[in-house]
Amino acid sequence: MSGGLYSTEAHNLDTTLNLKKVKPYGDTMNDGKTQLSFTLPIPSGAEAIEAAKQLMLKMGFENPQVVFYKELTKGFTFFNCYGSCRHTVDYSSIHVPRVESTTWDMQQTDSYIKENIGRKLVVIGASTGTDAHTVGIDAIMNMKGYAGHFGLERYEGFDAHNLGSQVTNEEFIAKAIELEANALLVSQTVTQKDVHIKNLVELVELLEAEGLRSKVILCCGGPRITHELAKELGYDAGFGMNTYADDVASFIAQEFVRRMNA
Ligand code: B12
Repeated sequence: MSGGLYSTEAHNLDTTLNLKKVKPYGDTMNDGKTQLSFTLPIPSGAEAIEAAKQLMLKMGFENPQVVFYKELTKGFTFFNCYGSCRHTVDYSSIHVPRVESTTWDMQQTDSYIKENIGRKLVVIGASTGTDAHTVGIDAIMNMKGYAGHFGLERYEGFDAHNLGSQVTNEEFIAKAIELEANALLVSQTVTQKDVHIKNLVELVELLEAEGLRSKVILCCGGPRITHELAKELGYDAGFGMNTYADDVASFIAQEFVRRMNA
């Protein structure tokens, strides 16, 4: 096979960490060791394993290994593989846009709202569109919170309403109008076929049509959401994995006061 399935390059590693040339780490610096999994639409067997290895070589991995495979259903084989990545990235040149607010704990945010706003902020949240995942929005909103961080329902500074899942954008907006919401929190977990993009954009368009967009603080969140994506779609902030209520609560309070003083 051209390219060589078994390169010896990995055995002669420069083990110095170079932030301009970062690659995956397995057990030796710069060994590039990577685990990946994928499914090929072919029956399982020796040819399937060889196909998976050849594909990994084309992806830029050296020493491809299939460590597990299983025919999921007739004609579809799932693989778990290891390989050594030959590519590197310049970590020192990376700058990722992030939410510009200082994360406070619940007491700090509550005191800030009391002193600077003097009333509760109304927040509504939901997992919108066809999305049935509630655990993310519950983590942010529910009284008991998540991983030791209380949710917005626990805050004195917020009147928080969790509408649950599969809430249409129209229902969401109707509730925002009824409650005179100051901040809207949208959770999106399913991203297959970019359904989240379509749904998030539709909400912005409907809010604009109602003349509401500039009157509310609009945030979205979910495991595949980044602040950069959220801004691109017309949101004020986006929150991804490992977010707690503290992050979004601080942002809402600080953004509300910023707008009040603008
Ligand atoms: C539990 C679960 C379910 C449960 C949901 C139960 C419930 N009541 O929520 C059930 C079984 C119902 C389910 C169904 C489906 N699921 Co599901 N599910 C999961 C699972 C295992 C965990 C998700 C979860 O609860 N995470 C824990 C929470 C706390 O994390 P989080 O959501 O990321 O939230 C955090 C942050 O993202 C952020 N956040 C989230 N939202 C918001 C919002 C705001 C405003 C803010 C500030 C922050 C924020 O804060 C949270 C705390 O840090 C994941 C796989 C996985 N391990 O992640 C798949 C997963 C999400 N499901 C998936 C799929 C495909 C489905 C189905 C479509 C399957 C099907 N074909 O039927 C259906 C959904 C149907 C539908 N109409 O939506 C895929 C999604 C793939 C994709 N990217 O599109 C996943 C990734 C599984 C997979 N690997 O394929 N699922």
